[in-house]
Amino acid sequence: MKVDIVTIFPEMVGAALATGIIGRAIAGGRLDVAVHDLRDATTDRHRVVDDVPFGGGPGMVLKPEPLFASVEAIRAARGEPAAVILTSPDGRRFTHAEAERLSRLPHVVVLCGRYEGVDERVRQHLATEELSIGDYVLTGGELPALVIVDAVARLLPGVVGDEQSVARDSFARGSLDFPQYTRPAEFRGLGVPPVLLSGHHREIERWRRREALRRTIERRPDLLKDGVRDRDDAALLQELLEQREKGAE
Ligand code: 4GX
Repeated sequence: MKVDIVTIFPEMVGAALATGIIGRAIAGGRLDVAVHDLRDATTDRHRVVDDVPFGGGPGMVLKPEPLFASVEAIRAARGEPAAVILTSPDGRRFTHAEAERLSRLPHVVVLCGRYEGVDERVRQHLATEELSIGDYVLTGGELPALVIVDAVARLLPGVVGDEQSVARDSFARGSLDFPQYTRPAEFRGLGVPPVLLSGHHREIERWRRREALRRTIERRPDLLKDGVRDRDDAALLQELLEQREKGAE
C-alpha cells in the first residue's frame, strides 16, 4: 500500500513512522510511505502556508494553493490516489471498520490540518473524505494521520507477524479483550485464574470468551449490538445477561 502524508512537520511524522512495527513494514517494502513538507509546495520566498481568515476572526487558515500543488505533485510522482483524506474534528469518526476499508485501498493521501483549519475549497474540491479520530481538539492533524496510518498498516498482510492475532483483535470481533496474565503465577500474593494454568485448552477458550463478553457488557455495551457472534458466544452472552438481571434484583 502507498501512503503520502502532507504536513508542515515532516520530521515529527517521519520519526514516528521510522519506529517499531510500522518502521519494519516500511523497511520491508510492505508499506510505501512518503512524507511531504507542505512548505515545499509553496512558490513565495517565505514559504507561507497560512493566512488570515476572510471576514476576520482569530487564528490562521491553511491556504489552498500549497495543498493543491502538493497533491498534484504527488499525483505526478506517485500516481492517482484512491482517497485524499483530511484529518479534521468535523470528519466522520475513524473506527476499526474505517481502518479495514482503507487497508483495502492501494494508495491514500493524508492531509494534516493545522491552525483554525483549512480553506473550505480544500475540503470541497481536493479532499475526498474527512476523518476525525475522536471528540477532542488537537493542535494539528499530524497525530490523527499517524493514528490512521498505524491502524491501517497493521491490517496489511505480513505487517504484524501473527495474522491470527490481527483477526482476533478485539474490535475485529466486536468485543473487548479477555484478561491476560503472564509469569509469575503468584505476584505479591496475587494469583492467576487457575483455569489458565490447567492446560485445558477448551476450558481456557470458553473462559476467555466469557470474560471478554463480561467486560464488554460492563464497559462497552454499545459494541454488543452490531457484533457478529457464533452460537456458543450467543449462549454465553445470554447467560451473562441473565446473571446480571439476577444481580440487579
Ligand atoms: N481528529 N484537529 C486538525 C485543524 C483543522 C481544523 C479543521 C482541518 C479542518 C482532529 C481530531 C483535531 C484539530 C486536527 C484541528 N484542520 N483531527 N486541526 N480530533 O482535533 O482529527
